[in-house]
Amino acid sequence: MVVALVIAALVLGSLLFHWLSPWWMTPLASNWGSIDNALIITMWICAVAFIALNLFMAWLIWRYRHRPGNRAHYEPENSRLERRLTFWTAIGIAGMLAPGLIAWNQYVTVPADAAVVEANGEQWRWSFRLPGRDGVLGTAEPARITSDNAFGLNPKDPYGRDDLIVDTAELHLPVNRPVKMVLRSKDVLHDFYVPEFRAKMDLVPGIVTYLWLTPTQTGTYDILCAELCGAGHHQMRGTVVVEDEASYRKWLSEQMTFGQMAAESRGGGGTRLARADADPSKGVGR
Ligand SMILES: [Cu+2]
Repeated sequence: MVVALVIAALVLGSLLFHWLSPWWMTPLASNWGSIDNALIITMWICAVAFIALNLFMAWLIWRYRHRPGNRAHYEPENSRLERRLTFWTAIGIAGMLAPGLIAWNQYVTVPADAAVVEANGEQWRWSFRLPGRDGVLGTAEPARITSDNAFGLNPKDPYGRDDLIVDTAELHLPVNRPVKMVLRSKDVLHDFYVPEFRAKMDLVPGIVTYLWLTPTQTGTYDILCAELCGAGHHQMRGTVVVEDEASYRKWLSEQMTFGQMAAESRGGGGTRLARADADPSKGVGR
């Protein structure tokens, strides 16, 4: 009897926690409504199963509690009941998997017109690289990483000369334009996550991973690392500013190219030239 009450209280407590909780999803700011739908459908199916099964169990415990003189039946098999259980379980599992598979198919299919932005993760900060006017990221490899070349770019690769290096944790993106984020890690596993975008993906040392999204709301959002990556994991934060085209172009024009940085570190006076070279109306601004 006590157990039945405890189970019923567990159901009630779970529902109250759900309704009274302040921890709801942040407002959606990208095209990934399909991910929200998959989550919400999964939550509803699990909620119905959780409530129905637990209340049923509490009722059984109360209804068939021990009373003097009662005797239990022995019924090892009931194929009709098992068929029904199998059928409804299959419906429930398929209902949870199908929306996720549809969302995943969209998630791994990057639109052909997506701009490319690279995010670099390291213990414990973010930095970014954009392809510059040619629209192509130059090749890079960890062995080339130095204090002057934080991304490990190949200085001989012409595609890399005009790459824009954003060595702060603030990235800007234009609203309503698809972007493919390619992800690299310098050290351990990290995970690029902007809760409002819903999209997230691990950064794996040695390989380049990716995700894509279309930001749909202007605003400033937190970039989080969603992979426990060491003692400073909690402070591995960045900012993404989603803004209109004009503000985005202005921000682009303020970024330094890899060629310009290399010239500066050689003590050359190429700053003005290289800045003019970073014409924001080309490349990433496509
Ligand atoms: Cu991290």
